[in-house]
Amino acid sequence: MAENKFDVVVVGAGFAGLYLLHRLRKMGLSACALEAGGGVGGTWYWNRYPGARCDIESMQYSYQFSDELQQEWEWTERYAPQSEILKYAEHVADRFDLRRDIVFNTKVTSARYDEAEALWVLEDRNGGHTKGRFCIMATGCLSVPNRPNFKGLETFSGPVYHTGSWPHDRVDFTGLRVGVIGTGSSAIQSIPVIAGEAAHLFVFQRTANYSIPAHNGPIDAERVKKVKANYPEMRARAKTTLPGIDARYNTASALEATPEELRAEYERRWQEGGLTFNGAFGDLMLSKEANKTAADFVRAKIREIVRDPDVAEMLCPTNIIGGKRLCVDSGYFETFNRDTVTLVDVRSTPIEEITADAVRVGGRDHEIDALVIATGFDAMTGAILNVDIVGRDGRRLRDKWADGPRSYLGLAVSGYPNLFTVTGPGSPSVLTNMLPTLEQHVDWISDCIGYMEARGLASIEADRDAEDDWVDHVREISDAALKTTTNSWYLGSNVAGKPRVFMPYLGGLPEYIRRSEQVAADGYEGFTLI
Ligand code: N01
Repeated sequence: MAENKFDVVVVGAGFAGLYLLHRLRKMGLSACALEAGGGVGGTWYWNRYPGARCDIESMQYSYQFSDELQQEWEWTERYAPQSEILKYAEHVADRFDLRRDIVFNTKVTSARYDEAEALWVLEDRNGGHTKGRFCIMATGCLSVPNRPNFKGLETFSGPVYHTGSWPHDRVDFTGLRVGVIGTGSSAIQSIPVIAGEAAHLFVFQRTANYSIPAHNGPIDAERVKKVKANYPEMRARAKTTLPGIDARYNTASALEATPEELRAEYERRWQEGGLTFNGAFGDLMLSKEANKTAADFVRAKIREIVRDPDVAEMLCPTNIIGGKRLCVDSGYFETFNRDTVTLVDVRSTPIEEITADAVRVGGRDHEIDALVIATGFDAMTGAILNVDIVGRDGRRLRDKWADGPRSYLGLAVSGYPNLFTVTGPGSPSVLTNMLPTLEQHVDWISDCIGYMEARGLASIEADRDAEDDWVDHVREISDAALKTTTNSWYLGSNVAGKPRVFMPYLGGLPEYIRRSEQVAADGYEGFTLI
């Protein structure tokens, strides 16, 4: 690394960055990853909040590029906790000897394309410069915490934590009065755990959310044996489903089912637990009426679980189910039966101010000793635009994306030669099982670089027309979708001033794989290679 010049510079050493290093090294290329954190794992390095775990089953949320790896690794729970997923990332880094190509504690601040030299020059916060023929942004979709500007936050005298940037040392809430702002996945996972420790917990809810029980527990040894004996078949099946998860998706219409059939199917899925609840019927995300049958079922469950009818009503979501990402919980709704938990509505009266010792809502002070901010992320574009990316003719990506992201396949951007984004906006990414999805992107990008190396090509750039067509295609699908009728981080509506554009590709994983692989098979159609 002495001369800081590589064939490829990767930004990020999460799951995408790790696999990229492995692939590129196997191709005989020199590569280095610049990582802001002090260790590998990306999302799982930063999100250490109490209760953090994956909402996709362990046997599927894992790499498939190495059969030895998937055979030898032993998951202990149906849904792996954050600590185990982080250990897995660390194991992968060690097993494939990747750490020697990673520079930790190195936050990239800018990436400029030097046209004369045909090189990307990356500058980092430590004042370092790293050059590469290719630059790959493996910066993750949910890696920049969204920190709303709460009036008076700086005057709060106790500790303030953001779920997306949690301290490494255990935080002990025993005996404290704690406030949690937000009721998304991170809050819904952490609230039951924090409530178990705190003297009192105030939950500040702006939008009630749908959550399905995880029914987490020790992993079923028989299932592990079965999956491991047939891993390739399971991975192949997963790739044929819209979200890339091997599960049973019912194609029948909810509108044609009898009330008994609806109830039986929802109950079966509620008891099974997890995200595939929304696979109960084929038209839940196509028809509002069909969607309402599932939403009504979950609302009835909330009313059954939560004893205080007023609190139960406050917890019942009114928007469609699956508009925001569905949450998966362990005892979330039950937590509101504790005398020590208070739900505070901040929809009708938003948080006015945070004082030295309280969160003030509607003139009333809710006194707390510690505050947890669970307000999510500047998703999909946040981490890419945090780096000041300057392409050909000095054009800043921040300017190009001022009205929303524009990308060809979520992989490359016109005007930015030899720059790739893993699971970028315009790809299915966050709507799918991220591990296999990012592997598909890493394979696509690595194969593309291999194609160029074999032919002595120096530069690849997405064509403007191809990019425009892809952006139009992504938008047409989104415009017709029920999912885009709900405010969510998919739309950027959670971040003040962010353009309102549905960012991921809603066409499903199989169609995306088909299209992106066809582009490659046609000699990278829609790209100019020189
Ligand atoms: O963030 P969110 P998250 N005043 O944006 C509220 C993944 N993930 O970190 O809905 C008051 O979903 C906001 O309210 P509203 C998963 O993909 C996965 O929880 O905007 N409240 C909302 O309730 C997930 O979807 C796992 O009205 C404010 C909350 O904060 C994604 O990460 C675990 C507010 C933010 O919810 C993001 O989840 C955790 C304000 N000013 C996360 N601003 C797994 O299980 C925002 N809110 C793998």
